[in-house]
Amino acid sequence: MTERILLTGAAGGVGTLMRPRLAKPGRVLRLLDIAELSAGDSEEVVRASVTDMDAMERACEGVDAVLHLGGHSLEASWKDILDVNINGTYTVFEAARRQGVRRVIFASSNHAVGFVPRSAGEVGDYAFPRPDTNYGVGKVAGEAIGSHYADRYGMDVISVRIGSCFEKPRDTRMLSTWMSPDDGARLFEACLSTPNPGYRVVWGVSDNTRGWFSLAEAKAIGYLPQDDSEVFAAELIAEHGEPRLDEDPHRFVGGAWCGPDMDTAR
Ligand code: 15L
Repeated sequence: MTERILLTGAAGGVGTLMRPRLAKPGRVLRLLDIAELSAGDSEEVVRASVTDMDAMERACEGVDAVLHLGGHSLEASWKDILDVNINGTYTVFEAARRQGVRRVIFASSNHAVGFVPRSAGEVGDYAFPRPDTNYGVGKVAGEAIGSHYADRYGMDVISVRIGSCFEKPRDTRMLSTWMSPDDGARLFEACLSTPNPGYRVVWGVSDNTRGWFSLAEAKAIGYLPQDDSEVFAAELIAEHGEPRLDEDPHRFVGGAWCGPDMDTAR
């Protein structure tokens, strides 16, 4: 039987990295984005916004699971976060429920807990929200929507608090927050296949030597990370210097996102 996975935000950064890695025999990826995409083998394309309930319901038809990556991936105005990231995430969950989709994986972010001080030690899987931006608030709201749909409607929902998912870490902070694309795919596969998870929050990071985040809950659902940012450490430290955890931008989990440049109210 063919498995069909709906990927929202398929044209975005994480979507582009995951698309080839989540392809496998017996699986169709239904790629949804507002940007134009063309379908490859075992792919379907839907051009639509996550805020359009009718389109989302059609996109969820016949789908086994949704991987919700869509929305703004950087800080944006409150209006845009409210519309696309918060209302859009509600729309994705509600459309999935109406179409009988049993599992939704939500791409949350470290910015949901960005104001956790680095001095606090390892950041737990269920660390209480301390968002650093409108974007972070939107991720907290998305986690809450997922928790609500899991408890009320019995859906399986996993919120993945992604660190930094890029081909390579781009600065010394990412030595701690990096999730390699291959580990990202391993984690999303675990999220898709673990039996009856109910509602979970897991960290989306590689097994980094300088890691800050618990991997306990991710490992509990079957994630076996294989990458470590340490292979990039010498090069990045030579370029940017050793990170000082008592100085900006390293004092908080969210890094520079906690600084004044990200204050959209000013
Ligand atoms: C995120 O949530 C962003 O989407 C991404 O662009 C990175 O900035 C990442 O967090 C990060 O904290 O490195």
